[in-house]
Amino acid sequence: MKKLNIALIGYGFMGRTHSNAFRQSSKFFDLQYEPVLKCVCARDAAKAQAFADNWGYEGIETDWRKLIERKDIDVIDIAAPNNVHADIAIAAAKAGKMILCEKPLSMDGPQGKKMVAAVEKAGVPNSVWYNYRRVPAVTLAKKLIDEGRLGRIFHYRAKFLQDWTINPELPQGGAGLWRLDVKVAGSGVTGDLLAHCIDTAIWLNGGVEKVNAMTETFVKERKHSLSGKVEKVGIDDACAFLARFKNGSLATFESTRYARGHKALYTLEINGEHASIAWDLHDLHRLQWFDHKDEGQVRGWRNLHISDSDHPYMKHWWVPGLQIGYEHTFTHQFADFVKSLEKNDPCSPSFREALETQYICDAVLKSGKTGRWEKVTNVK
Ligand code: SOE
Repeated sequence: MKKLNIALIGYGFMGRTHSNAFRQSSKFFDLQYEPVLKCVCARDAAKAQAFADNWGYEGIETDWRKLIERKDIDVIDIAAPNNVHADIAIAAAKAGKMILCEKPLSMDGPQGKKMVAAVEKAGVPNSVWYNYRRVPAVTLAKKLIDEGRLGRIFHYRAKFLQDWTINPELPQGGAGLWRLDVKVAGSGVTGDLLAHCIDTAIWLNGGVEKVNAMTETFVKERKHSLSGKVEKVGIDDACAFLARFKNGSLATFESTRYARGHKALYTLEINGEHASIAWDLHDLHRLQWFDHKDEGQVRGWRNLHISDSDHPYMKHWWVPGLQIGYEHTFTHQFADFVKSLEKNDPCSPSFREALETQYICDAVLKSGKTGRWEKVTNVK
């Protein structure tokens, strides 16, 4: 097997999901490249070393610029906060590295556009970790839609609900809480959670023409972990928007971190002329399926357990009937990335595809301010 030398930047929650994927991929998928965990990079050397020891990285760096200059690294994996994605990706592309980037691609559309230009100019393989596309039930939904089984699509409905920021004493900024700091995250639930819903939606149902949004920041001021001062909160705590897809279908999207009782409830439903599909992250191995072509007497919602060997990705795991979970979606994405290298194909979602999500987020945030329908910028 050829070696693929990987350097990870950032060691938080996403650093762990990615490292686990690097470790598992070649054990479960038949790949021509063996990932080598070369280096983890973070400013805090002691924490980086502890992470490297736990996951088996060969070494550490504390300066990502030095890391990018290294000749022994093939892939730069960006799992650091959103505000550094662009600088790292653009420098890595110039250095000829392959790039994996955690979602969202960028702070906003114009910044994402520069990242797309950089990777395309350098001709380096690139992909963004929108992992929910690779839940087998969601991948199967894509297949059923592409086979035309739903017919014309009328409605798309998605929600991503959490409740972890209700406490007004929770500070903003710093490790673990940078998602509340607009200067680091770019936005709140729109870029963090709705970006997932949007990525899945445009993959399943095509492009979005325009949006009309309502956003709210329920807690207006929070202490900043780094400055120690009470500062204005700049993120959207909740966002709901209407969308009109280019195929004429109507959509509703909702996300909040104030839905008491919900930890990570991502749900979607699609209603077509012949059939409907529903999926729920809390029951991620199930796909709800209603087919109007079924015989009337026994027609109804079918509850499919996506765990058989003819379901997407499943033959690589256990015996039929045994399910997999959240972490496997990252392993699937990395295995697909390696396979794309073998075939010299792009790995979806590429930076260019992820830019479309950024433009939709921009239009949503703009509409949240103007109260008007906003058109989505086309990715050229
Ligand atoms: C936020 O709590 C978060 O961890 C997101 O950043 C992830 O992208 C999402 O998959 C789960 O929730």
